[in-house]
Amino acid sequence: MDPKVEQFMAKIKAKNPSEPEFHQAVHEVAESLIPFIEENPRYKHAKILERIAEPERVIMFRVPWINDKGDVEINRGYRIEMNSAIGPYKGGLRFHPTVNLGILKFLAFEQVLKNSLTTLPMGGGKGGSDFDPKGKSDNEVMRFCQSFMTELYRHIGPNTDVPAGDIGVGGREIGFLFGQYKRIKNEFVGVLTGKGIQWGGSLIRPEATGYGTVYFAEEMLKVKGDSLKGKIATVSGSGNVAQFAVQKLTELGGKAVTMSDSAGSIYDPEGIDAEKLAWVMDLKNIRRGRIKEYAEHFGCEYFEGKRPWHVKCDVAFPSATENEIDKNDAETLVKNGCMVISEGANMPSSPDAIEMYLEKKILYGPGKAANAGGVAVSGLEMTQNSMRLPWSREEVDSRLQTIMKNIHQTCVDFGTEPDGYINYVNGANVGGFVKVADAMLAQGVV
Ligand code: NDP
Ligand code: 2IT
Repeated sequence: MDPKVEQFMAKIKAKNPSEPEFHQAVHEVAESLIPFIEENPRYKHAKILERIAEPERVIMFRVPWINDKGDVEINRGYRIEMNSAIGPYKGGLRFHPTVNLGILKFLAFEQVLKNSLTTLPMGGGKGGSDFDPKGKSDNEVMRFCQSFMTELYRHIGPNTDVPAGDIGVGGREIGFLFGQYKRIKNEFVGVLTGKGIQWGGSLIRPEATGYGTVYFAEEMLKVKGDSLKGKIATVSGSGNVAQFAVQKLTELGGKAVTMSDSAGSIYDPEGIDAEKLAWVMDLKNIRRGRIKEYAEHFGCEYFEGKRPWHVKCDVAFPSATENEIDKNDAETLVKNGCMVISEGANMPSSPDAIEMYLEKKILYGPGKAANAGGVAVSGLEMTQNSMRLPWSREEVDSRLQTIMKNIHQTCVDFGTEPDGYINYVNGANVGGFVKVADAMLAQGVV
């Protein structure tokens, strides 16, 4: 390891103990940025890297609520306000039992660079709770969301901090959160994104992350004179990102053959076509069932407790969660001829998996570039809220496509190596950093 990276990481680890995901995210970025900063000493003298690794503010709070049996339950809520150099804090809320401070700090840190890559004026933040929506009734989810917002409302606002969804937070949760904010503040404002279309939401926001990830893969392939047409794709997850990745992939002539959830994965060699996907959407979004039921319903293979990476594919879209591709999975993917990885999830590949992709020179789109379409359309939702005018599907989708193309170009500009290989990791990290760093320089030591 570069001794400068090692020194920097030693300080990060000492200052942020027991936060392995945060260390992992910062380390990856430091490896790209430290050589760049050495060549650009103005960032070094102003300690920009040290400053962006320290959240501007961390909020932690108690979330008490009453379950359907009448018992009191207590969860912990968080909001990490990471960086506001280029706009209000912006980033999702995650409700999942694994949520802790380190996980949200990694997500908030990634969000700062991702939001910068979109070219829209958004700072970075992330929040959530260790609340588990699985198995809870709608009323329980509502009572939890109301209690969560009863504390969070004082820290957020349309010009301050604008949360959205992430794992476990979709349209239902955003509705309950928005209703409580409006009730407490007596203000109908764009304080959250991912809102329903009748009450300030944007068309294409639900689709945006999955679509964007597929558009990014298409851009990567275009550089090689290739496209997604006829390609076999493995997709993990079966939530918001996975569903719309499968939809766009099919539209562009690819064939998605896997989906998964935390219990296992299905393999459908015939492809998950539009009709089967509609069934999955009903299963996951309405009936809130398990992906295993797909295998029972359509008669295909189900792998209990397994991720889908053993299935032969040309393109992989990890769209479930962090560290879902380890070194062995990466080896299997590469050995089976996979040539593109486009990350719908945040940090789904472990560091040694990434090392393998770069060594084998495959087309690897890291999450902060490849999944930026979601927050980009959140930014467009904020624009429409400010104008008090909605855009059409075509308008938003065309802006999303342009943004994904521009992010790809930024990665090419900052990440092309002397032999022509595009290192999208360096490209995204440096390309996202420059705008934030220059804004911080201009704003002084704050
Ligand atoms: P959802 O809650 O809609 O879906 C999550 C999916 O991933 C579910 O199928 C879930 O299975 C599975 N999953 C979650 N945690 C785990 C785990 N620990 N192990 C195995 N499977 C797991 O979330 P999203 O689709 O919104 O998010 C998926 C990923 O995309 C996350 O990494 C998120 O940070 C990222 N992302 C999301 C964006 C968005 O706009 N929503 C934007 C950019 C990135 P189960 O139901 O069994 O838990
Ligand atoms: O990780 C992400 O970019 C998101 N969960 C979306 C954030 C947002 O504000 O739309």
